[in-house]
Formats: sequence, C-alpha cells, structure tokens
Amino acid sequence: MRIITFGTFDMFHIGHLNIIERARELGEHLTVGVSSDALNFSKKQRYPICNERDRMRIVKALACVDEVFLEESLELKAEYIEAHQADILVMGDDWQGKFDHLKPLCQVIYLPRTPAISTTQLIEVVREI
Ligand code: C2G
Repeated sequence: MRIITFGTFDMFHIGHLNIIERARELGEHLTVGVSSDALNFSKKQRYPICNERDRMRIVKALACVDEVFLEESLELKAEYIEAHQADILVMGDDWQGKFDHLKPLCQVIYLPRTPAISTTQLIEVVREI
C-alpha cells in the first residue's frame, strides 16, 4: 500500500513524528506533502517559523519517509493523491471528516492526535520564557 499525508510540520515535534511513523506503518511507501509558506500565509495570515525548504528537509531526513513534495494548495488533494498513486490518505483527527469526499479515490484514515503538544503551544511556551 502507498500512503500519503500532509502537514506544515513547523517547529517539528513529537506529535509530527508520531503521525508520520504511524502513517508509514499502514503501508510500504510514504509520501508527505509539506504545505508551502504561501499556503500557510493564506490560511493563517502568518508565515511558519521555519521556511518550507527547511521543513521539507527535516521531513525528508526521516527514515520512515520515502518521498516529500511541496503542497501548494488545499484544493489539490485529489490531484496529489493521483500523482503519487496513493492508496491511503492519513490525517490527524483534528481533520476528522474534512477529507471524506476523497473516499472514492482512496481510503481516508484519521489517526488520533498526540495529546498536549502543538506548534502553537510551543510558540506560547517559548514566548513566556
Ligand atoms: N498532529 C498530531 N498531533 C499533534 C499535532 C499534529 O497528530 N499533537 C498531526 C496533525 O493532525 C496533522 C500533522 O500532524 O495530520 C501535521 O500537523 P500540522 O503541521 O499542524 O499541519 P496542518 O496545518 O494540520 O496541515 O493539507 C493539510 C495542510 O497541510 C495543513
């Protein structure tokens, strides 16, 4: 099975590693779409702390990741799934139900998020020091 997952992976943390490792365990090949700086800006009106080149390098360096590409639009999931011939789309359950329309193309699995860690929370903790 070929797996695909997406994310920003800013200030890479254990929650990111957990979902990537669990996604890879579902098959033999894992492709990760790393969302671009511009995509993040359009969603959140701020750029990630780490730029897209560095975020892609970090994800690519993981032993459980086979392939990385830049996700330039949230609307292109179907095209990305087809281009990478993915059998399963994996996302954290904060996205529960959001990608169900892709079920005719591939299996869609939402995995539970790792509790008590997020990029937003890390930024807040560091800000308070
Ligand atoms: N995640 C997790 N546990 C956490 C934090 C994040 O399992 N404590 C998961 C998210 O559910 C997501 C992945 O890690 O599946 C990446 O999270 P983010 O970097 O926050 O990416 P996001 O902004 O959700 O992705 O097409 C989707 C976009 O790329 C955006």
